[in-house]
This record gives sequence, structure tokens and C-alpha cells, in this order.
Amino acid sequence: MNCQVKKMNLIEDLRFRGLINDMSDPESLEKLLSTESVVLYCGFDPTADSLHIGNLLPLMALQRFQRYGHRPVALAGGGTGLIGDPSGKTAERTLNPKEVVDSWLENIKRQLSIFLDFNSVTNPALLLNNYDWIAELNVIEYLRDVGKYFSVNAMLAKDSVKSRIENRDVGISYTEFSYMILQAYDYYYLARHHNCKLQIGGSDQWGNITAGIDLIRRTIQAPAHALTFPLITTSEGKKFGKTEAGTIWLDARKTSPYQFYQFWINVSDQDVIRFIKYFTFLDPDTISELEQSAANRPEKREAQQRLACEVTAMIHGQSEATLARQTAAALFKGELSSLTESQLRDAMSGVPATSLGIGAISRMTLLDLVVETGLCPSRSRGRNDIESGAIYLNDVRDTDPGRKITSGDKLFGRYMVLRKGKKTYHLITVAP
Ligand code: 485
Repeated sequence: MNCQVKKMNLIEDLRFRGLINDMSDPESLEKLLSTESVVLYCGFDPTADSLHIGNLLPLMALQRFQRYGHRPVALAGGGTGLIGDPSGKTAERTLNPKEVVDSWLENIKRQLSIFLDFNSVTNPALLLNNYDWIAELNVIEYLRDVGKYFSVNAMLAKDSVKSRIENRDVGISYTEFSYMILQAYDYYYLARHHNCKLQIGGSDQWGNITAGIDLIRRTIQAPAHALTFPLITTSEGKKFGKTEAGTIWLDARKTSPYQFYQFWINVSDQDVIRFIKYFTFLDPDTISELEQSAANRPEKREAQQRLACEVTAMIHGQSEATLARQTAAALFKGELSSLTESQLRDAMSGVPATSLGIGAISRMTLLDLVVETGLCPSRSRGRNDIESGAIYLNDVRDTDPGRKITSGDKLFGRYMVLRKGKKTYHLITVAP
């Protein structure tokens, strides 16, 4: 008997993961992807000095296509980043100086390359910068050879433009209005010079991608397809990837691996399986085991832990992911003393902090300290909290309000960690 399970094809895999929002002509695209190794692209504009987890879905999608034998092109928008995409934006963007955009571009190129294999013998990836061809266009060519194919009427009907025109107070500049022509030109350029047949992106990119398909049809009549991903929201309807502390960046200098790990650990039970499908390469069997676990033993948070480990290892490497897991476990078990200095600093990075001189501290009692730092709102509440056992200094419970603070309480010569209850931390940095 043949017990082999039929492997999913790429489109089935993307469907299983809920990654498809829209496709142009789904039947012929599915056929194309199952018959040849297709060149496809996704563009990323340098609008900040790092990519963030909002870009993760398309980045991983490029890798998914490559794993199925296709040839992904990561396009860095060195040209379009100077113009500003109005898609999904309710107001005009500020123009950034070219030197700034260039420096952002370098970081982003580095991050894009983590996801792709450029040395594959059969289907190597490519990293291109659209500045290389957009900067070559002169204004006569742009208007005669490109602009002539665009109907302003059709452009006005695109969501990105329409929403801004309807809102008269905001409006849209000619610069941003023209953005879709440049993105369309990119698709045309890649179709012509790299035989590219598919562009992918978030659902906000549909208008720009289909503008490219129209341009290709009117000029070189090459096959051109679109595939977009859904916009991710949390089950509470919040925008994905933003926390109270701000954006979750892929750059470890902006969001430490521990903070990154914590973001995924904190994903709700309602969202965790959906996010595992989106953000990992785990196979359907493993995912269904995690789904069982999330349904039957939600308190163990196994699915969240697996998600956090997988995504942190993908972005920051296995050893950083392991360190982050250890930090989280040590904090959970109240074993601060097992952390290294950098783990401690990382674990405390989002926590309220007070800097106090060693002179001042050595005249203080524990009660003075909990009030001075604001951990307890008044002396009477502080006394109560300490005596009832809710206060910990460096993870050790202390029930004596008059206990003197000494230099020996410092961790790594310069920190003290106060905790109230299970989760409310306060970091004290001790100045000399
Ligand atoms: O030829 C192209 C040139 C630039 C772009 C795409 C093709 C970038 C695109 N206009 C854009 O602004 N993308 C956003 C970005 O760069 O941050 C986001 C999209 C998101 C997803 C992601 O890029 O908002 O939906 O496509 C990759």
C-alpha cells in the first residue's frame, strides 16, 4: 500500500496558511507556478532605518517561493523611496534627504538578504535596487514612453488616490500621485529584463501591482500576475506589530532579541495558531499538534513558546533565541541571579527605571526605596506591601520595611531590581 502523503503545492501551502488575499487570474497563476520556475518580485521602500515585523510576511513569502523552486527578486526601493507611496497612507509623507534614504537602503538590503539564497545553483535569488533604472529615465522619456500608457481617469479610481482626493483637507501631491507609475515601470522593467511574471505584496499594493500588469499588457504583452497577502490584524482588531513600546523592528539594535521574543510570547491564544501559520515554516502536522495544545492546555503556552523560538531564531539566530528563552524562564521563576549582565539589562529594558547615587541609597531603607522609586504610592501602602510579602529585592522576598539598603545589594556593581507581586518590576541604576 502506498501510504505516502501527497505534498502540498505552493498555492495549496499558501492557502493552508491563509496567506492569499487576492490573485489575478488564480487558475492560470496556479498552473504557471506548477509548470515552471517563475521569477517573481516584491518591493520594499526604505522608509526607516530597519525593516519591521510588518514586513515579515512578504519576506518569508519570497523564501516560500524559493523553497518551491521559484526565483525571488527582492527589490529595494532606492528610487521609489525618494518619492513615497500613498497606498494606505491618509496623509502626505515627508520627503527624506537622499543621503538619509541611501543609508536606510544599505541596512534594508542587508536584512532582505537574510531571507534568500543567492547561491542556489537551480534558482538563485536576486537583490536589485530600482534607483538603477528609475534614475536613468529622463522626463521626456518618462512622459512619452511611460506616462502615455496611463489613464488619469483610471489612476484617480485607485484606492490610494481616491481616498486622498475624497479627503480634500489632505489631498495628494503630484509626486505621490505619480508613485504608481514608477512601481508599474519597475514591474515592466523586471518583466522585460528578468522575465519576471509575478509581483507579490500586501493587500495595500493591489492598485500598484495591477497598474504594472496593465502597463505590461499595453507594451510588451508578456504574462504578468499579482498575488497579495491579507492585512494582519490581531483578534482585538489592533494593527499587528505595534505594541505600547512601539514598533517591533528586525534590527537587534532597535528591538533586542529578548524584546522580540517577548512580543511573540505575548500573542493571544486567539491569534497564536494563525500567526504560527503565517510566520513559521512548520509543517501542518506540527501545527495541528500545537493547535491541540493551545486548545487543551492553554496555560502552558506551548504554541506561543514555539512561535517565539522559531521567529527569533529565524531573525537573530539560534543562540540569541536560546538566550532569550533562558532570560524569560529565569524571570518567570524568580531566578534573576542566574542571568548575565547583558541578559539582565535586556530583561529590564522596558521596565520603569530610576537612577540613584550610591550615597543616597546607602542612607535608605527598603521602605524609602519602594516609595522613592514610585513602586508604592505612599509610605503606608509601601509598609503594607512589604509586610504582606509582596515586595522582592533582586528576587528575594523581604518583609522588613526598615531593612537597610547596602552596596552589597548591587547586581553587577550597578543595578538593583525591585519587584511588587508577580510582574511589576522597577530597575534602579546605581550611580557612583
Ligand atoms: O516596484 C516596487 C517598488 C516599491 C515597492 C514595491 C514595488 C514598495 C511598495 N510601494 C511599498 O510601499 N511597500 C511597503 C513598504 O515598502 O513598506 C510595504 C507594503 C506591504 C508589503 C511590504 O511592503 O505596505 O503591503 O507589500 C513588502
